[in-house]
Amino acid sequence: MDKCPHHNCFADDNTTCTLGHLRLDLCPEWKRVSNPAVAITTTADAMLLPWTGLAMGESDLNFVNGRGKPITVGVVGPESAGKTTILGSFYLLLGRGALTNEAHAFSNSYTLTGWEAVATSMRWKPGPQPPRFPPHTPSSRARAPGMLHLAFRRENGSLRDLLLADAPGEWFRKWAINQDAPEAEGARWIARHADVTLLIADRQALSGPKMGTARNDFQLLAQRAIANARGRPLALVWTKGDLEVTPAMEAQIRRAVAFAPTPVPEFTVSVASQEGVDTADGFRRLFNWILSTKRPGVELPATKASGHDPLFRFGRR
Ligand SMILES: Nc1nc2c(ncn2[C@@H]2O[C@H](COP(=O)(O)OP(=O)(O)OP(=O)(O)O)[C@@H](O)[C@H]2O)c(=O)[nH]1
Ligand SMILES: [Mg+2]
Repeated sequence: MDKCPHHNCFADDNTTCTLGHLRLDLCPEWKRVSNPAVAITTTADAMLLPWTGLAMGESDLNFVNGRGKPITVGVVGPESAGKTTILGSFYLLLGRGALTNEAHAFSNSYTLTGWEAVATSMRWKPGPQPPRFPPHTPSSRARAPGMLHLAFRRENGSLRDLLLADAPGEWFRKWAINQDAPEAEGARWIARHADVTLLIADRQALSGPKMGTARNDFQLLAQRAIANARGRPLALVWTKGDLEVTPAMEAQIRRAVAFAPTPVPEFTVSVASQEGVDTADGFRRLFNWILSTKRPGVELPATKASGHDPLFRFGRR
């Protein structure tokens, strides 16, 4: 397939046109692929907004990074573990004003179309069709995961940006087996950039006919995720909380995260209604924890010695 000549555009990878054109054939940069002599002219279709509303790729992040480094949240887990369902549930609760309180009031999002793509099937709509789960996240040739953006205004008026990375489980399976696997580039990206990691334990897989394999896979992935988090906040998130898992299996999963250098909080979420349980509660608790996390700052101890290069004293962050 043709490669877009724009140095910052990966539209050939099925990601968004960096100039914001929904139709590639109307993008002046893309037109140069078929006719390199064509001069770049703006056409009537040119979009004035520098973003499309779709999930962001790595090179779109400048919009958000420009006003302060956002908190990047990586959702790490195997295929069909319920990762996208968590993100869709956050968005649906946000739409009802039921995700956060006044301490973090919703401010804006650059990726509303991307959020809609995740959550639209989960909505109750008039008609005979009940809500469905979001579609499987495809592992296309994209280099980095699709990032969904949300910004919240705190009581002191400052903004807090969040980027939630929705990646396919296949990437993590390959990454758990081989950290350097070429197909695991997206998983490595998340491991490198995530300020907060949600490590997913799928109760369906951990109670199903292949529970032994699911447990081994979890142990491997947990080891990899904890090593890469290097002390950054990480939570154990049980998905499909409506399903029973034996206490022995629960204990083994907890043991797999017990060696983390910082305490690992635990959350349980489920979209299936259960007697006496408010389904939204688990998602709210998890989201509040994400909002409460802080990025560790670099502390520069006072020193009298001069002439030391900080790079060698504090390393690269
Ligand atoms: N019982 C139950 N099933 C759930 C729940 N959440 C998700 N599921 C099931 O899990 C399936 C996968 O959910 P997804 O959110 O697409 O999983 P994913 O981790 O994003 O999967 P990939 O995109 O393939 O990596 C859904 O199609 C549902 O069948 C839940 O709360 N309870
Ligand atoms: Mg998914």
